[in-house]
Amino acid sequence: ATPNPWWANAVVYQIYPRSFQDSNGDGIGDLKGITSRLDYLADLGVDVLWLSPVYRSPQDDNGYDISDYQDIDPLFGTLEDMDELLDEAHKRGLRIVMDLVVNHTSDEHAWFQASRDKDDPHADWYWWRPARPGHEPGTPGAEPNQWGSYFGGSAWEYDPKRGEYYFHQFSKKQPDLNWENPEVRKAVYKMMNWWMDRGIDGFRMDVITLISKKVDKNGRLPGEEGSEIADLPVGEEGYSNPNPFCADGPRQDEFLAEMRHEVFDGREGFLTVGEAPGITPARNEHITDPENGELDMLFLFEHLDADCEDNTKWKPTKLELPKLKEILNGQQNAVSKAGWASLFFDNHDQPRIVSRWGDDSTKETREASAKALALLLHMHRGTPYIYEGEELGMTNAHFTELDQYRDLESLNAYRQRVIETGVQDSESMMHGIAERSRDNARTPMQWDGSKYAGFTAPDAATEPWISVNPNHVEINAAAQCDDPESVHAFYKQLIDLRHRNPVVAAGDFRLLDASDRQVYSFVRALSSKDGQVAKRLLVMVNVSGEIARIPSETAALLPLDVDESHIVITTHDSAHTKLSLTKRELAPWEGVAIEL
Ligand code: TEU
Ligand code: CA
Repeated sequence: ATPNPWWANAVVYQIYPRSFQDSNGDGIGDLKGITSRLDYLADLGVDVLWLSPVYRSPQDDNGYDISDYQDIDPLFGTLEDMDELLDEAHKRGLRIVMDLVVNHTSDEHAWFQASRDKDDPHADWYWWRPARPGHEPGTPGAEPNQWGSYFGGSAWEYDPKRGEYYFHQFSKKQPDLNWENPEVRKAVYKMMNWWMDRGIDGFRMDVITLISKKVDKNGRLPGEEGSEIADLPVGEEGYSNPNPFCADGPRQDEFLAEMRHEVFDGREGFLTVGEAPGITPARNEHITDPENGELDMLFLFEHLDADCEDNTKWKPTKLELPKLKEILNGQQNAVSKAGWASLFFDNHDQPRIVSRWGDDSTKETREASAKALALLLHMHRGTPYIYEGEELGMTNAHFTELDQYRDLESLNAYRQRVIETGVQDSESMMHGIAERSRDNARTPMQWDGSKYAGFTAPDAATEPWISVNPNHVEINAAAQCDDPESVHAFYKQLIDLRHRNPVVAAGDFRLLDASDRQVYSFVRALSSKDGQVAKRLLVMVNVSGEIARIPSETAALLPLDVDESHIVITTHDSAHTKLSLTKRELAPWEGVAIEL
């Protein structure tokens, strides 16, 4: 296989520009704000910044609905501001990866507006289907099929100008592009090259594994009249889920290999990471094996889809630790010979992990569980992703009123599930939204304890677009940057460890005591050239709020008397951990890696 690429021991930091730093007092984060925080990011030690979209957009889905790929939305600044950010980042050794959203465009994109005319060359750039009165999507016997949108309602929207329906997996302002059309693919690659030539360092690719749709040999969609593929049965809200037909479709590998060839061949020092709903660990291995020339890595979601009832995001349940071990172990094993893994718990779509799987109820348990979960994630094999504020132990919003939320996914879901169909009652839905709304990750970054947490000036003309979490007075960067015991300091240690310890970056992974319900433990081993095991790390994390016995398989590997010199990193102080290990136990939320 190819020698270890530069990103094999890199750490990526995700910025949600809208919530990161406002520089002009309009209550919305912007590019100049990011540039003003580059020293903080360089000091943290991360290698790559991934920016969520800042292109021109109606902001229906906070920028994931793009109306001009080659311009910056005035909300965030200008192309010159982008060039300045790139320049200032590169001066600090930071690379910048942009968010590529090409499964769909905004309905306000020129391509879609042109496509509304059947005689225009763009007519076949989207998924259009004729309408027959009385067969509207969402009604029994609907045409072309009963698909529902991720954001509620039908996935088919009627356009009066063209007199047909167009397909949108997400909001009706996000029509899916037709990747079967080579003109679409050519236009996408042209735009990608324009950005790479401008000096960006790669892309995070939004739902890139949904671009190939499963059609029959005559191009007919499932459930469509005459199609060889039947539609799936409708779910509780009266629609079927398009995911089985759009995730990892028949031409997935062909499109990704073509993109690699058309955009990245001949370039170096770049990173491509695909957001991959519906992808299994085995398919991850294929897509990320460099021999297949597709993507460097993917985001898999099995672990973040597991803690809910009957696959419904709005019915959160507690994730049992053995289940998490089984999923992450499967992902690690799949890429033990070839291919690569991304490591993430947080992003702009997910609730914050310290509230989800940790305990944010007190300062002590919040800090301890944030560190324990960080150690657990960062000591796996792969490339870790830190989401803005995760390094501070920022928590969920804990909103109590519907009007505090901004995210169309949550608001549409409430309207559809409580008001329109009644499949969930208001109280349980408000609980589900409080636990799982994407807005939990989108409250402003907490820089200091001032009125708006330093996200925008205390005397700003406009309130932030979404409420600042009141707990910013105690959870903020200013309070942590000089505190060696802080969550922030612990993330710096983890990042530094990945940079300088080859076992962390490249060692293989072996899970221990898979059935233990409190302790997550594994071994990372690096063999020397001649196959001798050179160095081993034993990682043990008590992912619970109670004292835990160290389980037998793990305990068997412990030296009789653990010396502090064995301890590579610990969430507590070394003396405490030495005592814990000697007693073959771990304190609540205690995590440690020792050298064997
Ligand atoms: O997310 C796609 C996606 O799968 C998420 O919508 C996820 O399924 C859901 O939020 C979790 O319940 C990407 C972007 O990350 C997201 O912000 C966009 O809304 C979406 O695509 C459409 O572009
Ligand atoms: Ca601003």
